[in-house]
Amino acid sequence: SHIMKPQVIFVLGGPGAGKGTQCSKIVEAFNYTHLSAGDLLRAERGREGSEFGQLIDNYIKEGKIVPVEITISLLRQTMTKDQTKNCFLIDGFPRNEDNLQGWNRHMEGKADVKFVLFFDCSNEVCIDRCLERGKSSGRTDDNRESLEKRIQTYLNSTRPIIEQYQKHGKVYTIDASRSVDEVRKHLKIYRPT
Ligand code: UP5
Ligand code: MG
Repeated sequence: SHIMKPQVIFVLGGPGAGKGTQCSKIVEAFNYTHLSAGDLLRAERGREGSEFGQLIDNYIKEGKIVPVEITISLLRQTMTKDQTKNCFLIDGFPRNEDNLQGWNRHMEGKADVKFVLFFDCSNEVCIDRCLERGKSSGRTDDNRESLEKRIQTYLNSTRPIIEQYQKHGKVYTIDASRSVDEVRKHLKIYRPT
């Protein structure tokens, strides 16, 4: 019999671009499993007995990218938990060269990356959305100081990763500055075949 490798879409874009919001909607409409690398790291930070809690806490506040071995182990644990799940939206990863190399080391040949879904949004809109959310989110990085660092990390480290995929014609760009509903409507064209 023929077992298909896990199919993966990487979802990238600036902080607050709407990756998480839209991934939840794609999951509702299609048979995808949403894995937010940031959510997995925040859960690990809060897990009693985690040896990485303090490190993750510091990295998130500073808007820095956690060493890939930690992130990849959380992603892999979740991806292999339910063998009936075969299509994954991996949200907020890979964010830099270390992430990409770690993914290739562990996953090359074991999963197919179909394309990158890129949520394109100005820094101003990104910052405004996160500051607005910060009024109630409790996220330690939804403040102006952390946001400036998150934006810098995004521009310096994550954009080059998106550009690498762009060179191979593997990026679908979405104008993420529009309303939630407008963005969702345009995402319908990405129905998996
Ligand atoms: N909102 C959403 N869409 C909107 C729209 N179209 N119009 C108006 N408002 C909209 O949305 C953000 C806010 O905007 C919400 O209030 C929403 O209602 C509103 P959300 O969908 O949460 O956006 P998202 O792009 O998911 O923003 P998020 O803050 O999650 O993005 P980040 O990429 O910055 O955060 P993430 O959780 O991925 O990572 C956080 C940190 O973890 C990183 O900075 C890093 O330190 C660490 N990290 C790693 O080290 N490695 C990883 O692999 C991943 C994370
Ligand atoms: Mg998110």
